[in-house]
Amino acid sequence: MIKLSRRSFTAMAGLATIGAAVPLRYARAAEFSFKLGTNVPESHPLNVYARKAAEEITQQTDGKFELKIFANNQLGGDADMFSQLRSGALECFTLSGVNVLSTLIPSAAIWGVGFAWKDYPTLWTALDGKLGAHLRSQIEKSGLVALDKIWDNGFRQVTTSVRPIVTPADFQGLKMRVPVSALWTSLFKALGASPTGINFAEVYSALQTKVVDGQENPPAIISAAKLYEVQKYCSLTNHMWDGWWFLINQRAWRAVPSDLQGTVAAIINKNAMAEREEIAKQNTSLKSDLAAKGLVFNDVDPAPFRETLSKSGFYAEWKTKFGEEAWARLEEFTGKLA
Ligand code: X2X
Repeated sequence: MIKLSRRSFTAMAGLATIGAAVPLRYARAAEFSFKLGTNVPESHPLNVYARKAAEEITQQTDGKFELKIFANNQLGGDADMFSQLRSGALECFTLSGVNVLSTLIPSAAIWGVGFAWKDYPTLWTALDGKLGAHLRSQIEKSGLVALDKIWDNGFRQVTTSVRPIVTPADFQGLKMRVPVSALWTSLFKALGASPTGINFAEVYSALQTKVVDGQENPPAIISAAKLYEVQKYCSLTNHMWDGWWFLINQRAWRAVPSDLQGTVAAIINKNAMAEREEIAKQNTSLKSDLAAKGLVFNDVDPAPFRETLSKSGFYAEWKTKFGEEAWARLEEFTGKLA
């Protein structure tokens, strides 16, 4: 520790106030400054662990590489951030495979097929293994970098302001917000609901003003976005799983020397694993928390919902859309779906 005279200490304290976000040690400008856009509120584990990653990156690269986080759709909705990522205006973006990414890479949506996954171990085996590697190679062909570890959004549950979902009949005529995506819309139409594609940034107000009756998201999002304030029931349908790819603009990434790339990617991937653990914890712990805030929970038997989907031709339709080969890659892990 350098001993400071009172005068230089005062001068430095002044500097620290001006650049309050930058720790003094790293007061010089970073050589690489990447922005990360996310679509969920600050307190969500995605942002909590992205911030931890950013701190570790600053420390381990001695301030050379800086990751600045813009959470909660500050930079626009998913479609806006995706086009910024592709143009290079935004260097990093955490994006669902099932919504806008699938407009560029149709097979990216495949992990979101309704009632496909038995449990988390099967899912992570597939996504940290062969299925994830295949999807990543598709993404990279389209000119984006996708880091190895997918961040967990979670198994999705239905919330509504009008009634709990117990059987598929409860979906009849229900106005549901879904993310802007063909697969999501098709799933909820097949279940009998009336889905509308809305960006997450507008979900709270769409529920509050009753533009829609319900939405579906994992407990961590229901909690972080305070959706319990405008919803009454939470039905544990587990109808779909979704996660976030950590995407990077290829041109920006290629400008980074490979040893620095290695350090940054390893830190981000490590924090993705920690985020998965936190989400797993919250899946259990948040239930009583949200119940205390007034949300009424019910368990759901998935069998009749799966049957409704089969009968409506949902699986057959998406098998054709994704193609035999991609479908076989999914069924290798989920078992026969159609
Ligand atoms: O838009 C949503 O519901 C969200 C936040 O879960 C996604 O990223 C798909």
